[in-house]
Amino acid sequence: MTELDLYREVARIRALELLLNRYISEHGFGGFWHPGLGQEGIQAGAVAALRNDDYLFYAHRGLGYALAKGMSPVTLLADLFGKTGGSVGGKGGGTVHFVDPERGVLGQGGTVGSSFVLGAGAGISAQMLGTDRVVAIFFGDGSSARGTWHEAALTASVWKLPLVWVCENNGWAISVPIGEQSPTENIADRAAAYGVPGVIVDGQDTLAVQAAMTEAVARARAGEGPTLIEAKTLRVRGHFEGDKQSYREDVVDGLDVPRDPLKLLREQVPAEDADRLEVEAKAEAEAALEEVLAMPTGDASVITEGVWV
Ligand SMILES: Cc1ncc(C[n+]2csc(CCOP(=O)(O)OP(=O)(O)O)c2C)c(N)n1
Ligand SMILES: [Mg+2]
Repeated sequence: MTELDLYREVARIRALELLLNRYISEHGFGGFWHPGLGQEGIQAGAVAALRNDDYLFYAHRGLGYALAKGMSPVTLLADLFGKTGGSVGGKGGGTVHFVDPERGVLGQGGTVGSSFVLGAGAGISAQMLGTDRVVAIFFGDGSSARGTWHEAALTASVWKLPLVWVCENNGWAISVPIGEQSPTENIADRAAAYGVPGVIVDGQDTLAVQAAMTEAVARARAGEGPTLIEAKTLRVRGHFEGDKQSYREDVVDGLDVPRDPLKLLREQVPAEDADRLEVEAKAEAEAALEEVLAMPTGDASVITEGVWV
């Protein structure tokens, strides 16, 4: 993807982030919105290296992953607000429930880290069916503590499953800092135990993320097995919007993003193009929200549809 295309994606995700921030501060929100402000470059950069038919297991921090994979902002916002136009027909609100099999978006469990095993399963299916599809699995530093990571990593590395794990290391798992949840400084250090590459990348640098992901995807597609990419970033906002963060001393004031991925990428594109793309992104987000707010809320009767136990 060119710098300009990437800029468009980061700007689109940022526009949704800012719009939701404003909407929630004015109207409140009946669920948990986990803002991804400042982490858009990882989401756009990594997804840019995927094909449309590659699988995506996203994480809970924002809508950027699925937006970059081609889902419409209308669908995503409708899912977020529990509206009928969402991909799951209004079945609950919040960021963790949307799917789009046509674009390989396979969802995420409400329990963080469940995507490790689901993602490995998708990798096994790609391998058994003889496709060259790759599976991208996003997760946070805190989620890497789940046992599911270790069992999936062991199997995936032995069986050379076509996976790329993308860790957004923002230094926090709700109120627990990374130093209290990981014995090693880098999550990527764990890759060595499974005999796979562990790559550390600057998560504010969208182009660097895209480059690392491109290499990892090529490796997976060639049958050489998984890669663990750790993108170093920071959590700009609270765990959820409204989190007072009394546990934290490095609280970022307002919406300023330190080492802003959008600004860093802007240096790579002509200013007039960047301005135009930002205007378009803002208009797209605002039109989507307006459309979604006018939709009916999903009826409680849908709750048992599409559920298998
Ligand atoms: C199995 C499980 N345990 C706990 C939770 C509650 N929980 C939701 S998000 C989160 C923190 C995750 O931290 P991290 O993976 O670093 O992601 P971040 O929120 O920083 O993006 C926790 C503990 C959960 N959803 N599932
Ligand atoms: Mg985290």
